[in-house]
Amino acid sequence: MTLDANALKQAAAQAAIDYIEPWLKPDAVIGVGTGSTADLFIDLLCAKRDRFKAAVASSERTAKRLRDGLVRVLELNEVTSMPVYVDGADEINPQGEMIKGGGGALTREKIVASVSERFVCIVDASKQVEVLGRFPLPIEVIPMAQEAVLRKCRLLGGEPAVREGFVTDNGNIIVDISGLSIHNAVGLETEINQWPGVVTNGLFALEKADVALVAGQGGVTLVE
Ligand code: ABF
Repeated sequence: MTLDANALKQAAAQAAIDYIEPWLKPDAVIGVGTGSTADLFIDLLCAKRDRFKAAVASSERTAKRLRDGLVRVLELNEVTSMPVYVDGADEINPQGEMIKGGGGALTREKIVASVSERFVCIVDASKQVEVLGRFPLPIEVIPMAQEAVLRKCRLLGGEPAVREGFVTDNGNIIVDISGLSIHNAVGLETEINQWPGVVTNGLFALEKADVALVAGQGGVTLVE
């Protein structure tokens, strides 16, 4: 039997619940990402709400889903540490470097991930790539910098497009850069983050995944 995309996401979500079991303790705060794979993880996490103290959400959408599942949601500023942050990705390479932000929540995802001790990435095998860049790289941009940032994207050799009708949870726009072949993810993440008006970009390479749980037809593989 061939598993469809949703079944693979479900398998990755279940593997994440099993993986974080040692950290489900009464004082633990769990970091929770955004996206369809993260949604499946949230539903499983909500069933374990009596096992941990609270969660920090990487988006308004995730916060609502957690609250609907009766999980206490804390602001990041109320939290000093989190043992794990669980989130999906749009692409991941063998080094654990990722492109994220297809859902537009990249800045909050990066902030919450930076406070957690361990990034657990949950993906189906279609997200695995040798070289990042087939998925357009999202960057969150303060609106007045839009045209300046588009010009810089073109100088990189990319084809930028403003995401139509989309405003981030922080009130900014998203520019998606197509046509990149990213061989130095740390370098590109660092460079784009220096551009005035860029809030952050969707490369997670300076702080990459510590563990990836990759769901394929043969089961879930743990990549460290
Ligand atoms: C988040 O959700 C994002 O960073 C990424 O864009 C997206 C992946 O979504 P899905 O799990 O729906 O493929 O993790």
